[in-house]
Amino acid sequence: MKIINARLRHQPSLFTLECEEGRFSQITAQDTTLNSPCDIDAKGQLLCAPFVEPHIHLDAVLTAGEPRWNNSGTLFEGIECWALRKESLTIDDVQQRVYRAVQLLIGQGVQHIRTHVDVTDPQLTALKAIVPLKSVLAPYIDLQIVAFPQEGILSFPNGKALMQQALEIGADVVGGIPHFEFTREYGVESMRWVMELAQTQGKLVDVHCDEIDDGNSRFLEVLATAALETGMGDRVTASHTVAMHSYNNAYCSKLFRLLKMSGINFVSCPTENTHLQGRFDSFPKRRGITRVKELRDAGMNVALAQDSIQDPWYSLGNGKLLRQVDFALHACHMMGYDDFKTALDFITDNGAKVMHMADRYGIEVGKPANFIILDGIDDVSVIQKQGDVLWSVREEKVLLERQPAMIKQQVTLATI
Ligand code: 17E
Ligand code: FE2
Repeated sequence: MKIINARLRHQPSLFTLECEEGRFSQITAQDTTLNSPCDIDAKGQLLCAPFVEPHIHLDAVLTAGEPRWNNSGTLFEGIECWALRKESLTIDDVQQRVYRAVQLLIGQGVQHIRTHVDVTDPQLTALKAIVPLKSVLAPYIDLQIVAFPQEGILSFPNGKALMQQALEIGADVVGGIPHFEFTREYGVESMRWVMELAQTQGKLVDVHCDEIDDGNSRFLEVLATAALETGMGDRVTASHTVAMHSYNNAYCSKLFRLLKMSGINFVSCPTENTHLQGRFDSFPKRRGITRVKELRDAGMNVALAQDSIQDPWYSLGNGKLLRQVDFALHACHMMGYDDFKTALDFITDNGAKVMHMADRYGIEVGKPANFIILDGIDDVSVIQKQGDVLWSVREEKVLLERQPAMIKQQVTLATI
C-alpha cells in the first residue's frame, strides 16, 4: 500500500508512506505535492496513529433507561440502575451491544480499546460474552479487558474469588474500586490485594480510584505507594481520580512527588465526571475532573477517555474521542496555543502507554501499518475544526473511508 501527500504530526513537509505485509516499510519526506499513482492520496491532511480508547465500560453500553433512568445523575444511582440491568444480561445481549458500540468507535478512528467489565456477578455473564470477542474483533481493534469489581472486592460476596475466576477466563488487567468499598480499611486492603494478584499473575492494573467528590478519599496515595514499592510502576493506571479535584493544594503538592516517583498512568473521563460529580454541591458546583493539566505539566502520563456510551451513568456518548479533548481543554484550562499543539497526545500516544502497547503503536518503519487520516493539517486545526476521521486503516486494510460532509448551498459573505 502507498499513501502520498500525508502530513505527519510536528513535521513541516509532506510524506509518502509505503507498507508491506501489514507494516510500514518506508516513510519519506516529499519536496512537493505529488500527483502519482497511489492507494490513498491524503491531500495534505494529517495522518496519525489510530485513536486509543483506554477506558470504557463495553458491558453496559447502550443500556441507558433500562430498566429505569438514573434521575439523580450520581455515580451511586448509576450503580443501582446497573445492578438491576445486570440481572437480565445474556451472552447475546452483551455481544450485540458491544458490536454496535465498537462499530461507533471504529467510525471515529479508534483501533485500541481497554474495556472494564463488571465481575461482581456470580455468573460472570458479561465477561464470558466479551472474552471471546478479543479474537473475533482482532482484525478491527485491539481489546484489553479489565476485571472490574463494580460493587467492591471485599464488600461483595465472593469478591476475591470472582476476580480470580475472571483472570482465569481471560481478563488482562486487574481492576479495583476502593472508594466504594464499605470502609477505608477495606479500600486499603483491596489495593494491597489487587497489586499482589496482578504481580503474581503478571497482569496490568487499572483501578477506578477515588471517583467521589470527597477530598478525604485518598486511595491514590495507597495505589501509588504500592506501585512504587512493588516496582509495578507504569504497569499501573489510576482512572478517574476525581477526589484530587477536591484535595487541598498543600496535600496535592506532597502527593505529586509520590505520583511522579511511582511512574503510574492516569486516565481522565472529562464529560462523564463533570456530569456525575458536583451532584451533592449547591453553588458553586465542582467540575469534578482530576488535575489533568497539572499532572501533564509535572511530566506524568495522562490519557483521556469516554467511559460510557449511553449507559446508566451517562446517557449521551457517540464514540467520538475528539469531543473529550475539546471538553478537557475547556474544563481543565488548557486553552493556550502550546496546549493545542500537543492535544492529540491525550487520545493517541498517552492512551497507548496506558495500554502498554507503545512498541506496536505509532507511525514508524517496522510498526503495524495502522493509521487514521483526519480532516485538518495538524493538532491545532483538527481541534479547531473537530475534524472528521476520513480514513482508518489497519495493517493495510481499510476499515473506514469518509467523504467530508458537503454543503449544497450557502450564502457567501466574503470571497477569500
Ligand atoms: N462504574 C463506575 O464505578 N464509574 C463509572 N464512571 C462508570 C461505571 C461508567
Ligand atoms: Fe469507569
